[in-house]
Amino acid sequence: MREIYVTRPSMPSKEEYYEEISTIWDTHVLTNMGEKHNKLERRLEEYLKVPNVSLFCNGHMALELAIQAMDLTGEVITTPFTFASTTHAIVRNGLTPVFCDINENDYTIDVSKIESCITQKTSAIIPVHVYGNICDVEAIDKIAKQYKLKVIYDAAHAFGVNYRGKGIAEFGDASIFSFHATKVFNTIEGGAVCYAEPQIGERLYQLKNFGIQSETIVNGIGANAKMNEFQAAMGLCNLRHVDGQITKRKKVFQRYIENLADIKQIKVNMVNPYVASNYAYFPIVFKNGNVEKIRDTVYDELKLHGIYARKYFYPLTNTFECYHGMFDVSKTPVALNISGNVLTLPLYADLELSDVDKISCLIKKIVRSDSRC
Ligand code: T4K
Repeated sequence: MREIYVTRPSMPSKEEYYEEISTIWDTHVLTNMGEKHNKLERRLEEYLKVPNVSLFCNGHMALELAIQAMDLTGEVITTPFTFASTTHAIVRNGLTPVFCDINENDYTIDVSKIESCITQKTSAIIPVHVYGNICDVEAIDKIAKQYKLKVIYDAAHAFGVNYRGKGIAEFGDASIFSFHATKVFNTIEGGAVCYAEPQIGERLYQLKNFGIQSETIVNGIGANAKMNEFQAAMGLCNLRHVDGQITKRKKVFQRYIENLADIKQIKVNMVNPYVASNYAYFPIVFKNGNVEKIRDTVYDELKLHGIYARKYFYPLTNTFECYHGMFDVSKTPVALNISGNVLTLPLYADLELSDVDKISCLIKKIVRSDSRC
């Protein structure tokens, strides 16, 4: 049986990658902010329309060290409807996450509930752009200014997304991207911080390189989170093709919409008309509200046909075993409901439309309990 996974990494041709890495054999520079690393930073600044990009070995370290670079303290407002990384990055910095609920339309932070989460100890908001859907950046900006809070967007899912003609990372004090193999744009593993203030760049540079300032001065307690030259080379190649990959993703996304939008038991992910999406993920939410039954039946049934959908994001991060007893999940009821009913369907540039039809047909059969497609 041919297997279909939730995603399949975009890759350049072997020849293109070999050509890109061949100069590494001339220079023997493998890592530590080499030529390809620096070139990719400049190319990404252009592509993302931001003044500054700092590359990292992965998206998680980008977030963890962005938080550190901003010297945040006390409490940070965020959402539990995200990958483990967002919450872990806050906690691993010795900060307390305060979970705000999400909205039912696009699963991003519910801005009407942010102010009720603010206390004397709040230093920042870390909202998450999920699936390629973006947060209400204007409302967040207004609240942050009013309460003098920093904003770091977890934009792991939002590479290349534009909002009203602006790059999504132009909003907030910083945004982090993931360039993991499973993302719209990949550097095998990798990530980046886009930031507004130049002094944050100096801090980030040091923090990802052991806190070293010069050969004899180490004035920060840094980590090692550098992107190496082979990763950067993959990024340089993939960046040449990313627009074409997004166009192909859009076709898959639209085919799912055509196939599934009129199924009354399912809510599909619609794109905000002011957003140029990257079509990163295709989540569907089962509407019966009867907890996890239909979602799990569909997940299991697809698996029997070799189709591996994923329950992104289930469980919620505020219910993880490692946080047992620390958070009150009843404070995020919308996130709890969506998490129990969401299924992320396979979506990648080279997914055949006939496969989209097959997946859609199987889902329809299950939710309608009959053989029609
Ligand atoms: N913030 C958010 C909101 C995030 O979603 C993430 C990462 C981060 C921060 C942190 O960024 P990174 O530190 O990862 O850069 C995956 C990814 O590992 C993770 O990057 C991603 N979010 C998360 C949503 O998904 P898994 O454990 O579900 O991935 P995995 O290995 O099961 O892969 C999914 C499918 O993709 C596989 O079934 C097959 C296919 N695949 C995967 C890989 C790795 C391939 O075909 N080739 C591959 O090389 O976490």
